[in-house]
Amino acid sequence: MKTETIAIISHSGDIDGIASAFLLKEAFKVQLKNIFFVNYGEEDLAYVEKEIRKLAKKGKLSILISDLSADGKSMETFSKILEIANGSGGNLSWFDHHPWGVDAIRKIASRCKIAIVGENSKFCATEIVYRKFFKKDAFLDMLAEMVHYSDFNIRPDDEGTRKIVGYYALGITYYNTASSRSVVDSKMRSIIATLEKKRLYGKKIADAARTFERVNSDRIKRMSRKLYLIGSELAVGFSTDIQSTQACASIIEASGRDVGVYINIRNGKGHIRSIKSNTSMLARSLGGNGHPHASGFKLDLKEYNNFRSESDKKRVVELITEKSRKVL
Ligand SMILES: [Mn+2]
Repeated sequence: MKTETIAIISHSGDIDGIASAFLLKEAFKVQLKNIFFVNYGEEDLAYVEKEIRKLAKKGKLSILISDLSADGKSMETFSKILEIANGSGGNLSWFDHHPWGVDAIRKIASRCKIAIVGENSKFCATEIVYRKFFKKDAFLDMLAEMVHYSDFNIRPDDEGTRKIVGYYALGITYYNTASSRSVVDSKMRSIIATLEKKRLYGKKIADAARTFERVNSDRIKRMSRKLYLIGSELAVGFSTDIQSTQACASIIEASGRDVGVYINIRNGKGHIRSIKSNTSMLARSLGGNGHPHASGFKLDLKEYNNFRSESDKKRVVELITEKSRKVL
């Protein structure tokens, strides 16, 4: 008989990706080494496709995906991953709360064994997986609540929860600055190992957050000095790695605009946050995806010359100006 392997692919960007992967690992008894964390960039997608191909060579492979959308540019890779799982005699299941277009539903979700996907204003991926596969549990209640605050960007009343949400926001941003995908995976897996011990956080993530805190706030200050204003609604800022929600909130605050767009010049990732406007369509028009008040997209680093010069940044601002006129 062929050996059967189960792999998990989840979102590397925040605690929802990691906690939902932890729950899937527990529910399906997945080995830590078969859990992969990615974001939507081409490099990440190429990396995970390669890892999945390796696993499929061993025999039947079933794949669980959480906290990622198959919309937009990532659809091609996820279609291949679906074929790999089906071709090996296994299957694909998907748990997500981001918006899914009809194309992604038709091409991918409809061919999954289980698919709980599409915009969900009540539950993040961790809560979806918790409700689907677990009985009520005191530790998981605490975990799901903390992740909900983090993912829906709600400030917890309780100071302890606020502290933990902060550790993960900064610590995970810092972990994602690692130069190789396998290092990012090992960092994220170490968070899972902490959750396995029924601890909401460990010393490592708290230390990572403290290490990164100073750098993060210095970069926010520097970025906020030079913002690019678009119309009366939007402002754009450029910097290397800053915690994305904090970066956008600072842009909104410093500019007095409703929509803050932060471009990470290290990887070309764009993050959009808004107070009132629905930014989903803007993200989509830029090849990305997301919720009404929290969305993102990815720019090609080469096309914009790594945002080195002022004219490269201006071209990005022009692109966002053009798209935002149509959809905001
Ligand atoms: Mn999420």
